[in-house]
Amino acid sequence: MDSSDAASGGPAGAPLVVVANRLPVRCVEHDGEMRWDLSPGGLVSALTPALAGGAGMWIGWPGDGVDLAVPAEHAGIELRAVPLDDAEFEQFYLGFSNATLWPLYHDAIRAPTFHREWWYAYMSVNDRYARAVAEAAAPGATVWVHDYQLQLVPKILRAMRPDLRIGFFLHIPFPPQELFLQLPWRRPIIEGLLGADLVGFQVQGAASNFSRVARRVVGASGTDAVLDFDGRRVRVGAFPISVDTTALIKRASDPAVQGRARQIREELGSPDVVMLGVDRLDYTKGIDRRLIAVGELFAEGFLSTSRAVLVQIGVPSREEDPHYRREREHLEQLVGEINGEHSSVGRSAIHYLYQSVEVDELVALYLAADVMLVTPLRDGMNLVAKEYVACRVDATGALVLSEFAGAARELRDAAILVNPHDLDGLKQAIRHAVDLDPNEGTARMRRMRRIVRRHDVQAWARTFLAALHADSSHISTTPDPG
Ligand code: GDG
Repeated sequence: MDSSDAASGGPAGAPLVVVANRLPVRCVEHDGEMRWDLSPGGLVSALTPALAGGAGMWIGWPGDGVDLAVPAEHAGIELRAVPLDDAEFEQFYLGFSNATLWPLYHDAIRAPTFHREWWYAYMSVNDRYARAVAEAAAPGATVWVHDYQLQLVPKILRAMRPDLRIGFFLHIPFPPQELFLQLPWRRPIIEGLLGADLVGFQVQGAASNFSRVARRVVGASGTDAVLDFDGRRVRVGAFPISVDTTALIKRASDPAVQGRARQIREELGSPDVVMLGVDRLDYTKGIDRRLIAVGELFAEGFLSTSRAVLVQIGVPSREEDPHYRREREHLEQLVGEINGEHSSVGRSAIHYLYQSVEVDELVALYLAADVMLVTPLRDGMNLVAKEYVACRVDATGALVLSEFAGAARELRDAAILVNPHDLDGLKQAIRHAVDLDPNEGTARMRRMRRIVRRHDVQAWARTFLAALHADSSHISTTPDPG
């Protein structure tokens, strides 16, 4: 296939098109030269087999400030870039996507900002993505649209290409109607999503919130699983995303990675207990709750630096947004206070890194940690929780998990569940995890490992695509234990 064919999905177009805000590649420096690499992460590895070998195309934005031209193909996946100019980056991406929808969909933990200019940019960028798909997709192709940045794409695309089968998956929560109804553009958003044949969410609660809002806002009829709207049938369901368990187990079993995990413990002063938090630095992740709880446990003497340490990775994220800058300042002040009061020379209570780490280093950290703290105030799923479980190949370790993370639906019987707003409850959960009886810990970890082995990200992608192709009279989603 030459590059002009590749750029249009081949002469006949692509039979499977994934469209997401970002392309699955990132521009990285190797020996002083910039080049494209596959982005790490479950979504990319889940979809690569289905898309590779000329069968599929991925459409998305290459990222901010990238000068290198996007190749027509990488690792067997056809790529098509949707460019954003500076004003669109501000208004569509930082504005409507991340300062209107993100906080609104996460229970309005921060007040969402409503700006008409941002909405206009959201409409025009969604239109551009939909056009790119319409040009690239083969007759009767399957299109899988991802996430909150692209909620208008299904409807626009259906109007241009009624022959396509369109699925949509939302990676973040869908809020209860009391919150969603605040959105001045609630009707076009719901109509946009209802352009799909199948609308998927992380958990059943989100699917039910959406169906309820669709009945109320646009007068769709039907149940939480099947809606009739505008003369068409739209299926709705829960498809909890997961991790690439096999790949993580392979990395976690690598002697070099295990050696690095031992080295990390030594570098931390060989404490009895290593606690770990890994998050994008985002106000939804409840990082301050866990710092406050850990700080109080140090103050009360339950934890001491000769016994325990917390490693907190905060991956830089959306640094242009003032909410994120304030969150960073807030966290760094907390870390400074706790370390100032409880550390001694050569021994810190908290090791805080405002940086991202390589995947092998991340897996070594998971292996080095006795207790994983995942305490979001609201989270669609939270892959960190599942990655920790997948990496614990010797079935040790304890997971403290917020009940407001989607992952709690599947892991609630074996994780130590917490309400992160309840600081005393959170402290009690951390104490429980630190003092967990080893036999009980192993039994819990084995139960969680069975879940992430049975339901990995490949199973998630297969289940979604099978449901998208299934007869519209029945739908088989992943069973949601709740
Ligand atoms: C959204 C939803 C949903 C983190 N630090 C490093 C690093 N990571 C990787 C983790 C994990 C991913 O980033 C974060 O995924 P999460 O699920 O925890 O959170 P969001 O970024 O908010 O993702 C979420 C997800 O979409 C998928 O549907 O679960 O609810 O909010 O994979 O490992 N990776 C590397 N270095 C780091 O320092 N290499």
